[in-house]
Amino acid sequence: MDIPVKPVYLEEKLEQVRADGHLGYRSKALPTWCPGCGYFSISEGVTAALNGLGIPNKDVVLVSGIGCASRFPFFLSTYGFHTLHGRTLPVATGVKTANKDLTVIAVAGDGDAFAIGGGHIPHAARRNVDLTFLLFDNGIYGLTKGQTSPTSTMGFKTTTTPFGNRDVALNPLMMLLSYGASWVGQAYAGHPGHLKEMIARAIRHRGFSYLHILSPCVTFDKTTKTYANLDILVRDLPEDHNYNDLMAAMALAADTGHPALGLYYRQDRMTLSDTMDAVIDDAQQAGSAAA
Ligand SMILES: Cc1ncc(C[n+]2csc(CCOP(=O)(O)OP(=O)(O)O)c2C)c(N)n1
Ligand code: SF4
Ligand SMILES: [Mg+2]
Repeated sequence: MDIPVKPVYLEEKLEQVRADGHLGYRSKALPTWCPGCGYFSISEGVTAALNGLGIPNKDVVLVSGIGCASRFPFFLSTYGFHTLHGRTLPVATGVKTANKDLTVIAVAGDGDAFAIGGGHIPHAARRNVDLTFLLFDNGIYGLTKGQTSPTSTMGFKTTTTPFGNRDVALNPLMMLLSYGASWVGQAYAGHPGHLKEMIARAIRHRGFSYLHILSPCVTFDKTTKTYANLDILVRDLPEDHNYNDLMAAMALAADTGHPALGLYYRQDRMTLSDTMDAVIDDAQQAGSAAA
């Protein structure tokens, strides 16, 4: 039996991509990431999510620290801030505090966020700064050519651990849940459709949203967090998971052997800007009462 085959022409495909509109969020700078890096999928997800949500380029600020992940602001035609190693969140908090109408997206690699920058995360989370924190987790320092990071798998042989990594990896999802983040989810660069959807949900959340993105470093990790391994390990969150249940979210986050993708936890509460407005009101009322 002849099976009809519909050829896909590059020109036709390009037309579809152009018509969609999300290329309007890309800058003229072509990404410098290695071919196959999971970060391409994240970049595609962010531009598609912004396009889908109809947020104008001028209202978006992308803040990053240092690392391959932190090159991201160069590749988008939004406002951007390439800051210091580990300082993504303090700067992003300042941007949002100065102008709460902006959509602020902070991005960081696992090393940038959880090694040198680890002290900033609990405070941005507990204060519920209304921004989206996208964590690009490849379990390695990519930019500096492959040293172990706080999320590296035990036993992983890298340039700094030639006999295998002996340190227990951090569990970022459990950390963020216990820090008081009001939206916590996980996605995977190898599932781009779901990733795009999760980025859009994270941006829509009013409050501190943390999206942990598993993303292979194809150049410096050939053995652990590869597409081949993650494709087998990842699973969907159970259908009956209640994202209002913090303890259920914690239990799922503890199962690192089979990373579950989806929304772990969500809570609606006052943001840092709401709190600051309330403090101003209190101070004004106290001032009027004293006058
Ligand atoms: C103060 C300081 N210390 C160390 C470095 C070196 N350095 C640059 S990027 C990086 C780690 C990047 O790893 P990660 O955040 O996981 O990003 P990736 O490159 O994997 O995307 C380090 C240690 C630096 N630039 N500044
Ligand atoms: S070194 Fe790794 S993380 Fe950096 S761009 Fe290349 S594949 Fe991506
Ligand atoms: Mg990394």
